[in-house]
Amino acid sequence: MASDEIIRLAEDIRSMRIRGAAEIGRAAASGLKSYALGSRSSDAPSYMEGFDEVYRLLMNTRPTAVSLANALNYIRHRVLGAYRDGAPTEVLRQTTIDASDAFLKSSLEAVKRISEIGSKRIRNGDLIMTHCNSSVAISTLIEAKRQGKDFSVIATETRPRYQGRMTAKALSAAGIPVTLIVDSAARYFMPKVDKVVVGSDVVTANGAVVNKIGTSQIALAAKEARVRVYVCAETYKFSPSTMLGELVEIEERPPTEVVPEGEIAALGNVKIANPAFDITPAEMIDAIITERGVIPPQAAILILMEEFGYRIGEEQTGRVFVEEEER
Ligand code: RUB
Repeated sequence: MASDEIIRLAEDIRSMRIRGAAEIGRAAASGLKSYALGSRSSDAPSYMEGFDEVYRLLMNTRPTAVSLANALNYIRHRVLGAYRDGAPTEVLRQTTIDASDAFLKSSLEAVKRISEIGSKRIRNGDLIMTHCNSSVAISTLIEAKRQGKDFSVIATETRPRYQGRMTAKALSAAGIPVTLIVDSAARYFMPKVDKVVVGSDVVTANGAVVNKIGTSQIALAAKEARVRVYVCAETYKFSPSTMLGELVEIEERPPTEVVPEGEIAALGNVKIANPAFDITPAEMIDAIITERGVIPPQAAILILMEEFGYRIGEEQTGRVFVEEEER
């Protein structure tokens, strides 16, 4: 059974108290670790039963960010391997803890490496536009500032949850001049912008990037104005299931995020749609900055093949494959 602590963690992800793809992935990994630390199971099958319950609880918190599935599957793949080899509960517990720690460590290292690589793309005098609140994009900009580069940023407010305010605050606190704009002003400012730098929730096999709703409009405006678009994405944001043609589910969030509960009725018979993410095709992205280096978006498939070991007929580690797998 999932502990109160794990149920709270799942609720924090669902309600976006914990948010942003990287943070969601790390939170999911820490959830499985917390299961391992708290589990009282004395036999391996009951440990695995509880493990899978927590795995499913966390997996179903938010549908889009593949970092969540990749973090959970990274750990489950190792624990399941040990279980199949006949490992006793104590070994399963330790495998869970070690895999979770390894994911957390490599995730933080990836952010650091992307910041080092990405900061090289920022030049003195640049005006950078960013959207939403990507910890990896922010960390890249802060690293450039730390190197003494003199540039400024336009942050979109990012309706309906206003994550752009957090971005503006963080960049400003790091001494970077920031202007906060409404989302619909992105094209108006684009001709003055030198680069767009955003994060990613998912990179698909064909090099498309799924990120906060509005990202594709910004990329379109950037393409029109011949402004380069860089996406900062750790390799655990790459989606293995898209290699086999799976589509990325776009999360639809509650209408009350757009119009407050008490004001909806006054609108009359109006339907409110609130998709949280959109898809920017590879053609609108100049480069994806990963911890493995800078790649053209069309090379996403190579990263996926290397990271997830895709070979025809072999076991997969992506969300769909693991869910279908028999224990
Ligand atoms: C956050 C969002 C971010 C990516 C990347 O959406 O779209 O740009 O998740 O963030 P939400 P990071 O607020 O709905 O979670 O670089 O921190 O992983």
